[in-house]
Amino acid sequence: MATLELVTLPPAFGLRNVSPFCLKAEMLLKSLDLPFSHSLLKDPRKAPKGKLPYLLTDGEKIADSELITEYLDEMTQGRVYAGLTPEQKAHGVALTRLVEDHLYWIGVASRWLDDAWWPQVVENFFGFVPALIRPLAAGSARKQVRQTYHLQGLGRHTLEEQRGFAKRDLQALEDAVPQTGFLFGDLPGIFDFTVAAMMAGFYDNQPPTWLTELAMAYPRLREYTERVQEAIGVYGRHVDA
Ligand SMILES: N[C@@H](CCC(=O)N[C@@H](CS)C(=O)NCC(=O)O)C(=O)O
Repeated sequence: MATLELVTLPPAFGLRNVSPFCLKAEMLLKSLDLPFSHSLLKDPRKAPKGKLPYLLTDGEKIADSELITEYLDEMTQGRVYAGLTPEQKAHGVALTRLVEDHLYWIGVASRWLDDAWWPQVVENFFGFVPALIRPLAAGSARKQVRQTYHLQGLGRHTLEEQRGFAKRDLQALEDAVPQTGFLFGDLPGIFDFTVAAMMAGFYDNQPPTWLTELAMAYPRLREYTERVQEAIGVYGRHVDA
């Protein structure tokens, strides 16, 4: 069997696995019971596509959590999506796009673009940069985040409007997740990992962001996020063994 090494960001903001995409991939590997090693990369620019996670497998680097998912599905002869109807898969893909291509960006803004929270980003993400050039490196990355958020479209809205978009996303998730069990069965699957990995970071990042505070108002989503992490034994935050 191919050896698997998952490369992720180091812990930050009180989170053991700070990236929702890295946490999702970790949950998936664990749920498939595949042996893998885990290594940390501080500087995502050194990743094949400049983002984390990537999976190193027999010399090949698979970059992007969704491409990792597809690779693992093929490697396990379809275990990732086993038992899902086309309708369930469609629902799962739609939720993934909501969480990873919309709500995620609001999460990024709540950390990077909030002046009160920004020092946490500098300390946690740029602590490895020599102190002399740290403000410059962090400031230029922040400028890029601001431009990306603007290009995405959300960055054109007032903070109050952004909070409104976040609330509608969170309400949709609150209404989509079940009160007991998981999205599509008795065991958690890839789409549960997608939602729970994203929400875990928002609930547990320290100190709380304005998005953490909004997310706390959705109890079913919070309980569901805990249930998925507990079922798989992989948490975004640090937990005692
Ligand atoms: N679509 C990618 C997204 C990965 C992603 O955005 N990773 C973030 C960490 S949460 C990253 O490495 N960002 C570094 C950067 O954009 O410079 C996936 O699913 O893996």
